[in-house]
Amino acid sequence: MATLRYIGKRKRSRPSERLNGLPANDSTILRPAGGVLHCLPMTIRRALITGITGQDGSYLADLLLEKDYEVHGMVRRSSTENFERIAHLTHRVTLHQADLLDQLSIVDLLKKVRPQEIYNLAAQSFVPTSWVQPVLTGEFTALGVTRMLDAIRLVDPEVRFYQASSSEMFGKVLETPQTEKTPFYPRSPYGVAKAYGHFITVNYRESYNLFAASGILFNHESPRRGKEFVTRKISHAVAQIKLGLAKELRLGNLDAERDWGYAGDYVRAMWMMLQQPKADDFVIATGESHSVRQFCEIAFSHVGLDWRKHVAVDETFLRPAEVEKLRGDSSKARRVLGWKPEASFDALVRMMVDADLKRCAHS
Ligand code: NAP
Ligand code: F7E
Repeated sequence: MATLRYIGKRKRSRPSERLNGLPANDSTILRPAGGVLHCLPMTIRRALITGITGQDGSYLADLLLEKDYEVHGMVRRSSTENFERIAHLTHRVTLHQADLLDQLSIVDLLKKVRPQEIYNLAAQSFVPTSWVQPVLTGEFTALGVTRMLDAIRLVDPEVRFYQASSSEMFGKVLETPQTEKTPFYPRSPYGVAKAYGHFITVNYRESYNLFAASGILFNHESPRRGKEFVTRKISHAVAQIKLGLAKELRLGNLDAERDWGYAGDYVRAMWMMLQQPKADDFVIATGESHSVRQFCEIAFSHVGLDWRKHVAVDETFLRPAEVEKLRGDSSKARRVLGWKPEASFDALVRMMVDADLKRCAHS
């Protein structure tokens, strides 16, 4: 294989001609050692995803690859690799070790990859764990955002940055439905950490003129959701019970209501936010809310079972402070981004149960 050597670049275009910090029609000229000139189009966009091994990271990587991005993922070191969600695309993405807790590792990573877009999805994302490890949750989920923003400021202030903010910031809601203007009242250390992450993103946008967007996403689920979250806990249990592998499902608050959407639809919104002329904040939600009980009803009845015969309430799953009901108003995203969700609530529940049935039957 020929070794390519960088020999020059066309004149830098004016900012108005630039796309995501890249000249719209520029090309980097590379010459194979002693060979013919090749022009590689510089319109190939390079994105870095933190949290690429998570639910959203894996769907976002799928989407960006479809759009011909060069995709890089940040993964933290662990004694065993946990690449299940990205197993189908590890040959198409480049993974780099770094950690949200380690400033230098983030700076080095940005210098090495030089992405035009960064999607900051890494976080301690399970709400109950945030009461058990509140300080660590703050380190990852709150200060991790500042570490990333400072690295951007240092390495390349033209980077477009997406912060994964959350409807958990609304907590004990002050109005319904919740919009970008609804004040926050978080109810868990996780929600508090996300509120910090949101405001530091807004602050760096205003202080340093960074392109830093905050997506306030309501719950979004999929067959790739972690099994500790209630939707996947239910779909997995339904599959197990249907196949005779389990008898009972123990849950906490059945009355809690969430505005549940499909993760595949929500990562589309993340990408759209970074293609705008200016960075902003957007609520991403379906506008419908359903209870945990309703989720159970649909999931069990999809396989011909009566949920009341299998679900037991277990107080150990109740939270010290609960978010009772969330419902988002995503009018701004629909108007400005042209985004709308495609999957209905019923279709989402059925998709998750079907996927778990298939997985459990195979294993
Ligand atoms: P997830 O499945 O729990 O994934 C979290 C990711 O963060 C994993 O890849 C995890 O890596 C990584 N991570 C955690 N700590 C890290 C650290 N110190 N350094 C580097 N990586 C670290 O979460 P998700 O559902 O995809 O959510 C993505 C983001 O959106 C999160 O920030 C979440 O808080 C936020 N959010 C989610 C929802 C939702 O409904 N899904 C709604 C609003 C906001 P490991 O594989 O090593 O654990
Ligand atoms: O709980 C109730 C529970 O853990 C949903 C994260 O992605 O979305 C997620 O946070 C509701 C709560 O998600 C069980 O009390 C009842 O009211 O699936 P969950 P979450 O806490 O809403 C937001 C937007 C994020 O940002 C987070 O990262 O369901 N519930 N029984 C239960 N929840 C769980 N986990 N387990 C139960 O047995």
